[in-house]
Amino acid sequence: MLIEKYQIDQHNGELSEKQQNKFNFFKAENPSAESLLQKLVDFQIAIPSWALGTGGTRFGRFSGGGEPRNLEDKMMDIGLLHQLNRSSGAISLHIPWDIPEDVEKIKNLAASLDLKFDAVNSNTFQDQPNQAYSYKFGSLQHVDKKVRDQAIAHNIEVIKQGEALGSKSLTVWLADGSSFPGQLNFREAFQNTLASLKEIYAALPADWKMFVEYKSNEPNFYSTTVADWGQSLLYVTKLGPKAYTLVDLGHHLPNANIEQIVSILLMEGKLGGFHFNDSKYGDDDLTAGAIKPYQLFLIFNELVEGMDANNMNHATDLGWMIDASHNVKDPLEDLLQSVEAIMMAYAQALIVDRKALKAAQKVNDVALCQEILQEAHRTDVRSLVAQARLMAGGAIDPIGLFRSVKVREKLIEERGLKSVATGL
Ligand code: PSV
Ligand code: MN
Ligand code: MN
Repeated sequence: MLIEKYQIDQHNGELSEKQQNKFNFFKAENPSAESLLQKLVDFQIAIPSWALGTGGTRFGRFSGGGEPRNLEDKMMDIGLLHQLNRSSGAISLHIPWDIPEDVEKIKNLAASLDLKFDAVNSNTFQDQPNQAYSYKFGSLQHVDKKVRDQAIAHNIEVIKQGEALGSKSLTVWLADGSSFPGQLNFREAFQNTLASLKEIYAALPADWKMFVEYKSNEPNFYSTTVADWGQSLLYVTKLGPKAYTLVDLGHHLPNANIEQIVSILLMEGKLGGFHFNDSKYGDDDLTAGAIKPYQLFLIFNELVEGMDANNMNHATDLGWMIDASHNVKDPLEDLLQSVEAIMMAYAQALIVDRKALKAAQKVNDVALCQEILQEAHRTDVRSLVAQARLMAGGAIDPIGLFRSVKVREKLIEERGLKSVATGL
């Protein structure tokens, strides 16, 4: 391991007095603090295997060095994140970017790093070498049944790969759509997609879920066949009880009220999970909480309220995944920042005075409703999140430790400056 346990202990030893003071101060103001710690410890966020290297734009890619060369390296990186924050105990694989060659070896490595396999993702948005038919004009929606069959077979293959690893869900994101008016018959595209999804759904093991991810636009810029939550909900409702909608925070038209979408999907029992990231313009895939932390909090506010109303387990009943890309930051530092932002939004949602909010809503005291939410959002929960991390065996200051033990330098030494894995 690049970080030894004694280094974490030593780091925590140095910071513990300061941390205790801060946490004691927090506890004095928030009497429920101790009871929240376990909830935070239990909350795990899956890291996408495609986010560990430096991402690119269509204008260029500037590698920072020491990037993972293969699936094992990617898992080692996630193991490292999990060692530091104890909240990144799962990996989400993209097939065929991450085909496990030796399943037993990969499973053993995951167990040794304390990692679980979260949703597996299929990929019918790129052509692979030696593929019989092209996805240039779509995959599950395609006008040619042979193309659809190829895409269906790929998804079923991904389920098999996931089953071998112990994954329990499949995420389907489709680039399908059209770039110009007239290119596509919308109804036929929908019906073809639904029929294809039905065949994939039929191959799901009994205890699996299927997540249908929507996206307003890109790579197609006129229409997208699963463009919004309404269309996704239509598909998953028609598919059956194992199908759910997946919300990627960057996949909405500007100013969409994502927290309201989340609330309604939860109410309908059709919210499957998340791809966390942040954005200013579109599918920017920026660090979670970097641009709109209040929105992230409002989403968690709906999640906590809705999940409690439905007696759901916060940690296990939805899929929590990051889907981000890093062009100018160290991907590992960026992921630590994302996880921290998600944990903070969750912690702030946990401290909302729900009784008071309900009472204020009942008498239409709008200003008080706003005060209650902002009170929670303006609370500095960093010491609470750090205390949970400490309790779980992580580092009080993950990025500080990452830097002081020179993890990136060691990775560059081990893997070289120009190491690149398959993926985006
Ligand atoms: C598409 O923009 C997306 O959000 C989907 O989740 C893909 O699987 C992922 O990004 C990687 O391309
Ligand atoms: Mn996504
Ligand atoms: Mn995306």
